Amino acid sequence: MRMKTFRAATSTAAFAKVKSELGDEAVILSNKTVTENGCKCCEIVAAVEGEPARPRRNTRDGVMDAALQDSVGWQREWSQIKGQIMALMKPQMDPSRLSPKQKIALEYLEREEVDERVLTHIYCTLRETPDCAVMTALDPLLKATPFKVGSWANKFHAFAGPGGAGKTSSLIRLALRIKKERPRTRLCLATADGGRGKGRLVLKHYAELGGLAFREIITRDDFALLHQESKQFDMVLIDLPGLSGATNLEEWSCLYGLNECRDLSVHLVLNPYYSRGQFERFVDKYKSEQLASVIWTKLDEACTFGAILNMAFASGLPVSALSYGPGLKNSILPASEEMVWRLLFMRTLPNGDIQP
Ligand SMILES: Nc1nc2c(ncn2[C@@H]2O[C@H](COP(=O)(O)OP(=O)(O)O)[C@@H](O)[C@H]2O)c(=O)[nH]1
Ligand SMILES: [Mg+2]
Repeated sequence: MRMKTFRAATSTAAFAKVKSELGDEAVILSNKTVTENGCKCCEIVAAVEGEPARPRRNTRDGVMDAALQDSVGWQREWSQIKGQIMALMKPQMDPSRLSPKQKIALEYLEREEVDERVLTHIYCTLRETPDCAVMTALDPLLKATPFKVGSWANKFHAFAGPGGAGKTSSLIRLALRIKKERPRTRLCLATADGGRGKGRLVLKHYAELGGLAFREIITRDDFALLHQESKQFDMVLIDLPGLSGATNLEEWSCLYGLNECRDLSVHLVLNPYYSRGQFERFVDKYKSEQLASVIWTKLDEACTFGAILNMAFASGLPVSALSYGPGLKNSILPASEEMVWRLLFMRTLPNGDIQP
């Protein structure tokens, strides 16, 4: 048996080291938070029987075996097939069967890059009921649950999403908003985003400035501790790291014990201008039973907003907040359905500015 100790700034980084050096078969003997040079970090002791089995990627057959085991290719192919089925269906959408108002609404949505799946669904609803008001067909497709005290039963709120999407900024802005509107709310800001990253410092800074509690989550022990002491808080907002490579949210949550928390909602932070392939990847990467809403950021940098409706249709998740500027002040609002429809039909940002 080979045994080895690994240290890294976070559990994710330490587990990545274990995986790359000892392979998937490694057994974890211990996993705790330790202090190294005055900084907290994660220490894992892992062991493996004999030599770790590594995929043979250095021969032609090895590469082929590895490629065939990889399911990503199949997923991609399936999404292409779905796209082709939709392309075949589109000519069947006969606009002359719609009223002029219904037709204009569909044209607007198409201009905003609402995808064929959603357009076909709307078309079918409108065709089935000829006098159907456009909003009657659209209403069921989009729900908003505003990110504010009272809207959410859960105490813990984790902000997930790709790096740079706006997780840390949204968390701070929403926390400051809540603090301003309801000064007595006992808020705690927690970071699980890297032991030494910039986001962590920014969060700490604003927590201190706003007189809010601040905690760091480096291993599952830290989260367990935060959970134990959470009685003293009304709301705990957790900044998650952008997950790189093959790591997905479910794996990450298991690693830190967040998956066991019944009192936790995850909010996915996204920008409307990611590509379609990227959205499909994110839906897969961030799927989780705890996923509760989508926060849309960088609306001020987008030129179409169809992605908001596409995502609502594909995931069934409500929109909880809309962010429309780089600054920390006056740049985010808890979402309402009306705000989203204004974006889609009038390109009006939540603050009233019109996007060109
Ligand atoms: N223009 C614009 N910039 C934003 C918005 N939200 C965040 N940003 C900027 O995007 C960058 C990345 O944000 P950050 O919160 O650090 O992303 P994270 O990596 O997901 O935590 C920062 O420079 C933010 O100021 C927004 O709504 N509009
Ligand atoms: Mg961040």
